[in-house]
Amino acid sequence: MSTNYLSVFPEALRESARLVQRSREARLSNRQRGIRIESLSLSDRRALLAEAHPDYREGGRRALVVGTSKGSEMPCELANLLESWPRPSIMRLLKEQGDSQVASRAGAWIETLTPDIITDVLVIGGGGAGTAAAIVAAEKGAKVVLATKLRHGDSNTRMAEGGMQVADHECDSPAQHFLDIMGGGHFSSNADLVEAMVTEAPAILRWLEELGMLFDKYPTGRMKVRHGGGTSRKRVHAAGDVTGLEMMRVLKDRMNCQEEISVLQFSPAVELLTDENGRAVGAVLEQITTGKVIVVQAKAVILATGGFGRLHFQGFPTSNHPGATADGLVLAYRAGVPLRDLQNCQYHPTGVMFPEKLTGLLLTEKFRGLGAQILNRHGEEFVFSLEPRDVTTAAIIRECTEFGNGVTVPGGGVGVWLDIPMIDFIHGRGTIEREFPGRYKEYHAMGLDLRQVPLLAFPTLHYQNGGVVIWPNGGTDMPGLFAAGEVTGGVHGRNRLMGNALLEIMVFGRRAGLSAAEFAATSRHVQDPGLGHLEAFLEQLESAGIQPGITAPRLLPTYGTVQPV
Ligand code: MEZ
Repeated sequence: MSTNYLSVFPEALRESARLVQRSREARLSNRQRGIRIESLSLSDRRALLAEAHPDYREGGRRALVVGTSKGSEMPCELANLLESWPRPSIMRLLKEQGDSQVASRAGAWIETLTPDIITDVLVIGGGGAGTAAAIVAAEKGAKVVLATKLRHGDSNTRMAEGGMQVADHECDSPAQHFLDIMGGGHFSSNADLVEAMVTEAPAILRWLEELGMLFDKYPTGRMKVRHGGGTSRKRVHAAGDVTGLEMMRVLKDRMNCQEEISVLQFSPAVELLTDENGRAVGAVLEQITTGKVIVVQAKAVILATGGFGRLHFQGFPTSNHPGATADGLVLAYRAGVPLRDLQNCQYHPTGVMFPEKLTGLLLTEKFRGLGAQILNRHGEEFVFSLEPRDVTTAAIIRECTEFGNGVTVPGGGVGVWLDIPMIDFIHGRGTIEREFPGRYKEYHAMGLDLRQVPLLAFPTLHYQNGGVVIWPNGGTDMPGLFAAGEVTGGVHGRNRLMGNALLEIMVFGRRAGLSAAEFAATSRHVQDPGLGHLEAFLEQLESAGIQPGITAPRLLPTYGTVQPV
């Protein structure tokens, strides 16, 4: 690293960046001799998490006081949304279609609504899980409406960089994959869901290849596989550093060939519809551009609304797309569907800290999978870079806040170095450009040559480990309601390993699509779609003394966007 390359850094960062350069040779030599920081024991991991992980901060979380998962702990910001009142559009709808005299009382929210659209399957969410579900449901003969909050494809799927885990190489097996997930999730995952996912993974890989997805391969055609944090075998398959974008490309291409699917963009769901038997029979959508309400009646509903990063728990930045505001959790919870594992959130260890305009966006774990190390301001390695994410996150936070070994950036934030240039030293020149084409070009345009300079990182809110309780077929406790992807809980338990989100959305997106289509084909004609489920929930809110004030779903973060009407 010459002084020339370092000149892009503000003066305050340069001296520490030089220390990274100086320690590199010794670190490379250690690596060649197999000397590395050991992975922590389970008890040390537990102690570190309790000491420094944001999940354990005092005042950060609280228990729900109403609903089917009453007593479950979760971040306060999320609990407040789950225990909130419906959006004004729902009130307006009831006034128009129902009895305006009684619409404001909880006991009167049971009017039958007249549908604007009638379909077999309604998919809520246009990311990877929703699109995979729609494709399969339509293949099974269902008429499908896919409603998405922003444009089709705007989702965390598209933001996913580093890859998808599939145990398809000789030295690996689905059983090994299973064990890694169970251990990484602190043995709290639903084993049936995990088994379904790991055994179906090789078929998913083949399906995506058939759709045209371009995975990284050797000239022989053999797939390249890499380590992720907490993997006992190399099994992360990637498409450069744009794996999710590439996945979304082929899914959208496939879906565009299916005439049975209609897409409603900028049309988030703001409430589920239920019938008098408590079955899900559609949803109310609210067009984000006009505020217009659309009532969609369906024989089966698939919830695939993604995660919650844009709620910025404890003020953390996020790697998530702007629509990640926990809408699906709100809808499902009001309808009486239980939730799980929301007490532990995933903070990706290496969100960007410098350059500051990219704060919170990902520095993919694939960098560490290929050898980039995490270093403190003295250029010292203080944690094995491929610990499970929650452990690495806690170690970085402790190093910066407790030990004072972070690097302070001009805006006041603190971070640690991710020594990306190590990768070319280990694997040969050209590796960084070839393996990280997206980030290489992006940073190059800002004057930062990733082959030469380390970047500063700090944990960023990345993933919703838990969510709606589902069964292996994608069903939920509510008849007619299916769910897939980040909105669900159970696969990852209390901590997800890298590369299992893209796999999960494919496996359970497809399963939910199939199950919903079968349910729709065998179910009777839908009658009386309404909002009866709100009655019980709002009564509980009133009894708990929670007055109308906060309304949800929120739909968009409150900054940098025009709020929906
Ligand atoms: O699974 C993920 O979250 C992932 C692959 C992220 C990344 O670091 O690229």
